[in-house]
Amino acid sequence: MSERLPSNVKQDRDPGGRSLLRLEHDGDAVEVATVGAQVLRWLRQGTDVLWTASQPKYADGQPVRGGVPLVFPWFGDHPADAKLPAHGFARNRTWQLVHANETPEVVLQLGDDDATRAMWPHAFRLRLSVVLGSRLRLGLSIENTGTAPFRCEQALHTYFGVGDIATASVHGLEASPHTEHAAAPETGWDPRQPLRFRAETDRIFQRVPERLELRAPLLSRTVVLQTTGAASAIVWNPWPAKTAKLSQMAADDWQRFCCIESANVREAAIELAPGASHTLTLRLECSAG
Ligand code: TA6
Repeated sequence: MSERLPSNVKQDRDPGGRSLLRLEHDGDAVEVATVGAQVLRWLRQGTDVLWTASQPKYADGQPVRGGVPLVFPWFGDHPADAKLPAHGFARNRTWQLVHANETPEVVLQLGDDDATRAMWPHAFRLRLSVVLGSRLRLGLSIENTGTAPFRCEQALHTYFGVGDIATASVHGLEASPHTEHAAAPETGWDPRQPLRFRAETDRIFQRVPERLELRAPLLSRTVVLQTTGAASAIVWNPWPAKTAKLSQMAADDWQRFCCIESANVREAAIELAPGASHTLTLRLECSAG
């Protein structure tokens, strides 16, 4: 993008010296890295509502563990080739800034190239819109720019700070069918109750409502997640055993975050005909805290 940026959108660098965009509005700010179009932080009056691991690595070609890594075109390990990057390649590629305005909003774009087609033989255009107001609004659109239909998965893999995982809860998924993918999950929990964290949790929910709530009483914080175009949600906390195997994490990091991922995965994967597109939007609203 060649034109000048609005005064409330600034070019900056993250701790690893990578290019980032900082949007500012009424004392709030959001920072978006061009690697992966990854929202790194959402500062509400200086306090980050999102969460970043204790030993973050800000390196080209990989996501920081925290903020909102983007998942596309597959969720989790590649179904047929374990050598391909987990959660697809979108979060590892450098995106281009294609639009900015004084809302403030930025739009970043990623298209296919030889490297992506070698991993996934389709032509596509992704766009991520980030809009900062009293809320934070993300919009991830996928367009099939090729001549054949394709099927893909997507997620906004959002990390939320909760202060103490033992007191956090997720509300709104009580009626949604789910599958558990944790190696050592809690047994005997009541799916009709709000979700609490009592063991490793890696739960995929389908046919989810548009409104979910994360309550973090230790931070006196409630975050409302309002989505459109998201049929799935994944709720994740690795608990100590899996945390020990994860990059960028301190041993006790699991106590301070959970992921609530707004997604279309597995049976809710997106099928796009040539020329068709799909947009997933997530609006985050944070009460005091
Ligand atoms: O969304 C949950 C999950 O699939 C977990 O199983 C865990 O692998 C997590 O994503 C983080 O994945 P990453 O590749 O970012 O370490």
